[in-house]
Amino acid sequence: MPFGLLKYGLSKTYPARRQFPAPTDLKPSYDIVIIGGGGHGLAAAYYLARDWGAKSIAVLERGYLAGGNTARNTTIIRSNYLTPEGVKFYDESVRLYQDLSTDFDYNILYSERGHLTLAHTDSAMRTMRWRAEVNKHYGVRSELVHADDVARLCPQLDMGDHVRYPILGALYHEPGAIARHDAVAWGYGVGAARMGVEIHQKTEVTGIVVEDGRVVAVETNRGRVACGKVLQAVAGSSSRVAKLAGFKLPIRTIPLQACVSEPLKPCLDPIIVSGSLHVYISQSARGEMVMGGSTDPYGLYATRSTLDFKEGLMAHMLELFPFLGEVHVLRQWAGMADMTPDFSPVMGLTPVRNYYIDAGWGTWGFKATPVSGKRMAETVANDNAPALLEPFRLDRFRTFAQVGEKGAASVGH
Ligand code: FAD
Ligand code: PYC
Repeated sequence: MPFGLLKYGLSKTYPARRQFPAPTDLKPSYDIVIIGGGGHGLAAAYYLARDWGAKSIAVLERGYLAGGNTARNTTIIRSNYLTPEGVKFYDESVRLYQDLSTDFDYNILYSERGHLTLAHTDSAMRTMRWRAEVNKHYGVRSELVHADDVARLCPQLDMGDHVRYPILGALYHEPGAIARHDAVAWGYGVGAARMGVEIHQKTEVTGIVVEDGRVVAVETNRGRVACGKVLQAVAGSSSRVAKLAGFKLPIRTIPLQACVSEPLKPCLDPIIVSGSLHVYISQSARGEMVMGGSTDPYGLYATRSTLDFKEGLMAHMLELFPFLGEVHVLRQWAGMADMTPDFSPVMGLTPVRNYYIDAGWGTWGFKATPVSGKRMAETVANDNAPALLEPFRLDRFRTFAQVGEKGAASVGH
């Protein structure tokens, strides 16, 4: 055994550098409390401290850091959405992602792969052309490609016409990427902690104290904490936490499942999505095939995963990639997706003064972590949402101004 390793292992003062400061007591009050220590809450804390000079911030996380949907997602990053509002918003996020490792000096293993959304019917080809044209109009690199290009970009696909849904073409989005999900959250968390943000794990918010229409404190399992402002970033628990603050969200919570295979040598470069077959796949830096499908068809606040999901997913996956028939599935899991009626997020002010919301991230919020963090920080700091977030305001459902992204949110729902 190398001497250095032996010395390291036997050392009483363990030489590993602590990523986060040791846990402390909760203070009786903070200027800003962020509920939820997932990627979004941590990113908002980071930008509040870095860009807006906020000094007194606590992130309260009921479980462990980034153990919610941030830990459970399949890390697809892209901006090939359908609406102008969606394209502009996700494009800003992709640009932030491209520099993120350098920005907070933490390698997030960002890997640009290209993203192919397969079209198996003439009407799907029309939709892909539509998305490509909107994307190009806003400077996003997407184009409609035909079957021979798809075969060239992904030789592993079964391009035969003997299958139920032959591949006619695809929306090709060159900047489509994947990254290491926990590194994204840890990068933001470590960066925020270095700037003095307190991160409290195992700290559940159980009540929100509102006086004269304004939030003044949160109740937690560790006592009451007074605060000037609160940002709610709790993904699959959005409706439940908003209810504590006394308002309703147009959100239903349903499971989304995924799984990974045993690691294989690198053999699949692009990310492949088929809405018609309800499947998607990419290969991680570790070599695992990361696979998922559409949401489960029932409301549930639980993260159980099912044999039914795996069977259905694999039946369709094998139509695209027969070679996967030899590959073992290693793990499967589920997350809780908070779905809005228009498949777009909810960001900005709420009916409670100084209480801000970042929710409705359904099956699409990992890619938005940098932009939502940056722009929600701006919203909290200025008590006003910037123009980029304006289309996603909560009251759009009252004024019939929805941002319909159903066709582009991820696989079919
Ligand atoms: P989370 O990471 O869930 O963080 C919220 C935190 O709030 C949790 O840690 C939770 O414990 C905490 N919390 C809840 N209630 C309380 C409380 N009362 N007090 C204190 N803390 C509380 N998106 C993509 O863009 N690309 C993908 O490929 C993709 N794949 C996905 C695959 C699956 C299987 C799933 C489930 C989701 C996927 N998503 C994807 C969506 C993405 O994971 C989420 O939108 C995103 O992670 C949301 O981040 P968040 O920080 O808001 O939520
Ligand atoms: O948003 O691209 C996406 C996605 C893929 C799978 C789940 N979400």
